[in-house]
Amino acid sequence: MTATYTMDADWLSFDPSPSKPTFHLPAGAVDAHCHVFGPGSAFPFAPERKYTPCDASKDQLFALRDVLGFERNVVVQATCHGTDNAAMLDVLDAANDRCRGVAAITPDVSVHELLEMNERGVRAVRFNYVRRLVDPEPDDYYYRIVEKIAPLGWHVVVYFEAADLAERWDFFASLETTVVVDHMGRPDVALPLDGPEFGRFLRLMEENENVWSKVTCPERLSYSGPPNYDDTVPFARRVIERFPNRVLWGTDWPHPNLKGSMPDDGKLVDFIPRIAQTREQQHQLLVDNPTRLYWKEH
Ligand code: 0GY
Repeated sequence: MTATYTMDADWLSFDPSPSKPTFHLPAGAVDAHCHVFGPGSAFPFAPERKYTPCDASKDQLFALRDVLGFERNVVVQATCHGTDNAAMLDVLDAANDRCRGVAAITPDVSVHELLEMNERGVRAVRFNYVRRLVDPEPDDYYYRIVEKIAPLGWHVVVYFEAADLAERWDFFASLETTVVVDHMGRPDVALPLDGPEFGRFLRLMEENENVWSKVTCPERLSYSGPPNYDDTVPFARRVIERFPNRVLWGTDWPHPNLKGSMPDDGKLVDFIPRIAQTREQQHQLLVDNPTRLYWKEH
């Protein structure tokens, strides 16, 4: 029987006709943070999910990639699919080496399953600590996963809110794989750029050369709002200026759980030169860094 789903009553769907950006992405640019949702009829959502989204298919993702001018994508397993990575893997299979994947797995995953995912293009796992999305586990649970994925050369993507960093610091700092932090660790951009909260995050990157950051999601962090997201700009600039060879950028399409308004993805791309102000920074952010991390063999 085919599953049917009703998206959450307050769910905001992605912009169906994003504008063509005026900022021309460099050749080889990678959208290093996006997701697919289902479609639910083909790839059922997880029973334990904390939201039910609209469908957002691989064909819609590929169409967006082409409109915006990206060459490649990194598809991050969305929590609405739990640890069933089938929808994400289906994107990788269809993408002809133009997609890599970030999976969600449990410690009892078999080596055979990991090798198969590796073959299809998975290069990382995501540990999510955001309580409105998942119920986080103790460190030991994640260590058991790291033990299994490290031999494959995979890395770890972590998603947490700024207030949780102190509690998880020792764990993050103990990891020997590359660690990519989603959305700059979700700073409260109403707090000072030079204050203790963002300072702690910068220190994590400073003291641990294996920690990278996505300078993504102004639309999630901003109080001043679209299209300029002015209040987020100094935070992203600071990370890019300090750590230009450890930053990644992505659209976050189809933008799960946004409240208020949905961004035009073309305008999000136009925002990039505000945070990466030189050609060199843009090239590192959009091409060199993601290619080095996800397409090592190229
Ligand atoms: C994001 C952010 C969110 C959701 C997820 O996997 C997810 O469900 O990542 C969010 O709601 O903040 O990075 O896409």
